[in-house]
Amino acid sequence: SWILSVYHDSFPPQNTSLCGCDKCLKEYDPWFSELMNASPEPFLAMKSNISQDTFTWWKGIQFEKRSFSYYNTTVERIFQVFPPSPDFAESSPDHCRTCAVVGNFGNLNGSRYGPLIDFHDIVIRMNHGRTKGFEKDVGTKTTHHVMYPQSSTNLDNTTHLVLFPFKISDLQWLLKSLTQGIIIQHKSDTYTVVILSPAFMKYVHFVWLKNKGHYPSTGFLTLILSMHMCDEVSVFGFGADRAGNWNHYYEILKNQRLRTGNHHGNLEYELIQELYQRQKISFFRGW
Ligand SMILES: *[C@@H]1O[C@H](CO)[C@@H](O)[C@H](O)[C@H]1NC(C)=O
Ligand SMILES: *[C@@H]1O[C@H](CO)[C@@H](O)[C@H](O)[C@H]1NC(C)=O
Ligand SMILES: *[C@@H]1O[C@H](CO)[C@@H](O)[C@H](O)[C@H]1NC(C)=O
Ligand SMILES: *[C@@H]1O[C@H](CO)[C@@H](O)[C@H](O)[C@H]1NC(C)=O
Ligand SMILES: CC(=O)N[C@H]1CO[C@H](CO)[C@@H](O)[C@@H]1O
Repeated sequence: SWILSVYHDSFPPQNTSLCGCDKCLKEYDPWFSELMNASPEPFLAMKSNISQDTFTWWKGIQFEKRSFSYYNTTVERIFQVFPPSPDFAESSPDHCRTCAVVGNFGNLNGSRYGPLIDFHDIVIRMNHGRTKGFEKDVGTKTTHHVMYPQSSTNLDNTTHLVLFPFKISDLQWLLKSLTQGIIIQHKSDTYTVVILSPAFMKYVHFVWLKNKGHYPSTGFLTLILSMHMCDEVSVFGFGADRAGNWNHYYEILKNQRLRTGNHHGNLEYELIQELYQRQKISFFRGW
């Protein structure tokens, strides 16, 4: 500690550091800071409520027919079953929160990124992304798994479920799964569930994608979300493989043209490249 205090005396802290990493995501950049500052709270919490505007937009993404008050009641019931989302650690000069966002694309096949991915504090996977049998390329750690009912997989008790609800029945599915212990074996671990707010989806759609496409893809939403959770973000498994195919690393897709569906894949990819060029994220191509 003597050495430490001498060190501090000779090099007084600059106090400009926003986080403990070499480079912090929140460092000012006019384009980026404007986009980030427009964000609402990413996760639903007991008291966070969405506006009529947000509900109306959200209702349109998967043609929800039921009313705002039905939505309200469902959300209330969820928070009767499990406690509100835990707050994520704020950025502070004392620590460096690192995120790996792991997409499912074929460019991970043969990448040997496993150890590099596992080295991050937070490892976010999505949908059918799996590690068993692919450890060398994708790693073994999953702290957060993003899913919606149609893409759900069983999680172990060290993984947070991050539900992306695209309609009211997705929220009802969560209620049912939690009470029946389907997706998470240990009922007492219900605090490990967080729900993306419709307000965050709308923010990504309007602020980042300028209202293009039907609604943002799960991958893009996850990437923007990770920038709210971490000081440093590394992106893996986004984009085509070496041959220009859009397979998953764990399966060859029969219909390659289905790849972006309702989403504006090109615009999302351009924004990811822009984030990379501005050194806001690290982007690992896989070759
Ligand atoms: C240094 O940062 C801390 C918190 O980050 C702040 O409370 C304090 O006022 C800052 N000190 C100076 C001299 O700017
Ligand atoms: C739903 O809840 C929000 C927030 O509590 C409230 O502002 C809104 O009026 C409610 N809407 C309906 C139709 O119950
Ligand atoms: C998590 O699951 C493992 C194996 O299934 C079990 O041994 C361990 O006790 C569980 N941990 C908690 C906190 O429930
Ligand atoms: C992964 O790469 C190997 C070797 O190139 C190849 O044989 C296999 O088909 C690939 N898997 C997928 C799902 O593309
Ligand atoms: C956290 C939050 O968004 N609270 C809002 C809930 O709704 C009321 C009225 O609709 C607003 O006044 C709050 O700001």
